[in-house]
Amino acid sequence: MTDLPSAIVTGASSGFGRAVVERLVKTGRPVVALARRTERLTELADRLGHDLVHPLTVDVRDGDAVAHAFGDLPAPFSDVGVLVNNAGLSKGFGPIQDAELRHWREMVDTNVLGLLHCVRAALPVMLAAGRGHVVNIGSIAAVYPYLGGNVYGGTKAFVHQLSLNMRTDLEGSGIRVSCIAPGMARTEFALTRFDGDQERADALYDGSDPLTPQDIAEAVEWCISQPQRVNVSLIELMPTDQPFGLSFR
Ligand code: NDP
Ligand code: 8X3
Repeated sequence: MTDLPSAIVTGASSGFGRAVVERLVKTGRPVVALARRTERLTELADRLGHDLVHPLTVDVRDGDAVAHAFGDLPAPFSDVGVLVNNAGLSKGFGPIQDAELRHWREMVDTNVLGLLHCVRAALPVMLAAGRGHVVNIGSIAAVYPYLGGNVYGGTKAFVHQLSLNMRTDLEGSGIRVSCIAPGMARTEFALTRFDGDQERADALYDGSDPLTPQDIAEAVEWCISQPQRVNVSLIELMPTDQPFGLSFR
């Protein structure tokens, strides 16, 4: 057991978030694993050890629930040094003129407001300690437009710009801010985007070699393990065979 401050990882029940939890725990860091699906989080804590993994069932869209949960963490998880804002989703794949309002609401509520709720709840502990690190998971969709990426790309562009603005506001606080922008990775992301249509989700990756959740976890760990003088502002990583924009050749 080390005396490393804890990390809160949102979206820990699947994909990138789960891989980040697994990776950070290996370094001896206590990790709060946050998502909505309790049984997945319990499985993670059972597997990795409840001394290092604290499962936290919270919907990031509920600002009061986030504030309450972050303010009520037991030791050693209450000494929050790292926040990995990873919970997020994309819904729908049509052009903007055909999009559904409920999909826009879900993406904005989760990717934008949900992330802000977590930032707001985590900063006081970091400010009091005079150190901390917020790692926001953005996307190449924030930078390179593709057909059907419209509002999802917009929410991720918000994450990228917020990361820059946070760093500016937090200058002198000892808190570092990083943004990681992955390209296409095989997780449950496509399944969620296509409303549970597994065949359609699988077809997206046909004949390609997408990023893995472990690739992203490695980038997160690299960011937070740099010396305090180093602020990694942005990492963009894409599959070798993914052109700018979504489609594989
Ligand atoms: P997954 O669908 O595998 O994981 C998404 C995670 O977010 C799940 O753990 C889910 O948990 C959680 N989540 C969703 N909504 C909420 C909510 N309201 N409250 C709490 N947790 C929530 O996808 P990825 O791992 O791929 O996605 C992680 C992040 O990476 C997202 O922000 C995504 O936009 C981004 N990204 C993904 C890429 C990809 O190609 N896969 C590429 C670039 C960026 P639960 O349902 O249990 O709440
Ligand atoms: C998701 C990346 O390329 O699937 O953020 O839109 S992509």
